[in-house]
Amino acid sequence: MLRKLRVRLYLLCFVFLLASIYVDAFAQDIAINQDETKVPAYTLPDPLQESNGKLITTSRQWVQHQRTAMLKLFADNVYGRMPGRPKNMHFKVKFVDSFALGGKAIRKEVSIFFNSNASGPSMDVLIYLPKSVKKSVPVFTGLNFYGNHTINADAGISMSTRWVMNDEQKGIVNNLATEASRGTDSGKWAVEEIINHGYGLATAYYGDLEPDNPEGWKTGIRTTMKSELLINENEWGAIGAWAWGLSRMMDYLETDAAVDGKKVIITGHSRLGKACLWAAANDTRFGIVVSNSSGEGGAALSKRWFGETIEKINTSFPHWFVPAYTQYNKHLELLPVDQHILLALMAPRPLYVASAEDDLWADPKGEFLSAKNAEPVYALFGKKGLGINEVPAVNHPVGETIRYHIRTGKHDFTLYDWQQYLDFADKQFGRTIKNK
Ligand code: GTR
Repeated sequence: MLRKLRVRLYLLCFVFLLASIYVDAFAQDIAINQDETKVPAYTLPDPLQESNGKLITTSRQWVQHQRTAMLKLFADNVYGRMPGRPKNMHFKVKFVDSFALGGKAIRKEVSIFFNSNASGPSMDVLIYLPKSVKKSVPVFTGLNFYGNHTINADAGISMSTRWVMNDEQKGIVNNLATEASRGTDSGKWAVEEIINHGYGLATAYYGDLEPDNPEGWKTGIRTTMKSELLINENEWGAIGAWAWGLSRMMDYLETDAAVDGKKVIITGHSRLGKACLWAAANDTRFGIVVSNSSGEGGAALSKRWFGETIEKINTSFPHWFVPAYTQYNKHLELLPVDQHILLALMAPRPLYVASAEDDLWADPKGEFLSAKNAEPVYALFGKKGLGINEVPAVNHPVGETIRYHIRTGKHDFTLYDWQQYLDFADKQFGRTIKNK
C-alpha cells in the first residue's frame, strides 16, 4: 500500500517536472504594459543606504565606499565584471586626411590592437577633428551600429569587413557591409554640426568588440581576449564587452595631442546607450555622459512596469547581460539596484538623459524618473539636478548638472538631440566662443 502511494507520488512529481519544463520553454508570452494607469506601485532602493541600513550623508562617504559597493551590485547582478586595460595594447594611426568634409576637418583612422599581435583582436576608431580650432578640442565618443563607413557618406572611410547585422535597406546582406551602406546612418551622426561647433568625434563599430548575436561571444573579445584579461566569457556580457571597448577608445584619446582628454563626452543610442552608461559608471575619465534613448537596462527604471522588461530583454537578447540577471525576470522586487543608481554613479559629472515621445518601448517617463532619483547623490556634491518633478513638455530640456529632454518623434538620434548635447557641453565646459 505504502509502496503504491510512493510510486504514485513519484509519478506526480515527474508529471509536474515535465509540465514546468514545458511552461518554461514555450511560455514566451511576456506581459508588456504601455498603459500609464496600469503601472503598479514599486519601491526603489535608496542609493544612499548602506548594506547595514545606515544612510550616508557626505560626498566623501559616497566616493570612499558607497560608490564601489553600488558598482559591485551592478557588476554582480546586471552587467558583469569589467576587466582593465590589456598590458600589450597598442595603437596604430592608419590614415590621416587633412581635407575632410570639404576642408573643414581632419579625418583619422586609428587601430587599437588589444595585444602585441598586429593581426590580433582590434578595433578601428574613426576620428573627426575641427581644423578651425588650433588647440586640443573636446570630443564626443560613442559606438556605432553598422560600421564607421555608415556614419558619413565620406568615400574615404574604411568599410567594415566584420559581421554586421543584416539590413537590406542599408545595403547589408549576408551579414556583410557593401558600398551601398556608406553613409546610411549619417542621419544619426551630426558630424558637420559637431565640427562646426568646435568639437571632435571619435566612433567605432561595436561589432569590432562583439558581434551582436547570441553566438557573437565566440568570435568577440570575450573569447579572443579571455586569457589576457583573465575573465571567463560568462563573467560579463556583450554590453560589458562594448563598454570595455569605449574605455580602450578613451585610452587612445588620452594620448592624442589634438584631443582634450579631460573633455571627452561619452554618448550612445539605445543598446549602445546602455553600453555608454556602463562604461562611464566604471571609467570616471569620461567628463560628460549622454544617454540617448537607452531604455531598459540603460537609463529607464526596471522596477517600473512599462515598456520593455528585464524578462523581455533577457529573452530577446540573452547575450547582453550576465546569467545572474535572469533571476530577476519574474522577481523585480529582489533586484538590489535600479537604474537610477547607475545614473548616480556618474556623479558629480554632468549627465544628460534623453527620451523620445513615441518611444514607449524605452519608457520615457521611467528614464525621467531614473534621472530624478539620481538627484540625492548629485546633491551630496552640491550639484543641482532636474529642478522639476514631472516629465517636462516635449522639446523643453530641463535641469542643470543632470539634464533631461523628451523630444517629439520616434526612437532615434536626431540633429535636435545633438544640438542639445553640444549646448550642454558648452555650458558645462564653460565654452562661450563657438568656433564656426
Ligand atoms: C530593441 C531593444 C532595446 C534597444 C533597441 C536598440 O530591440 O529591445 O532594448 O536596445 O533594440 O538598441 O535599438
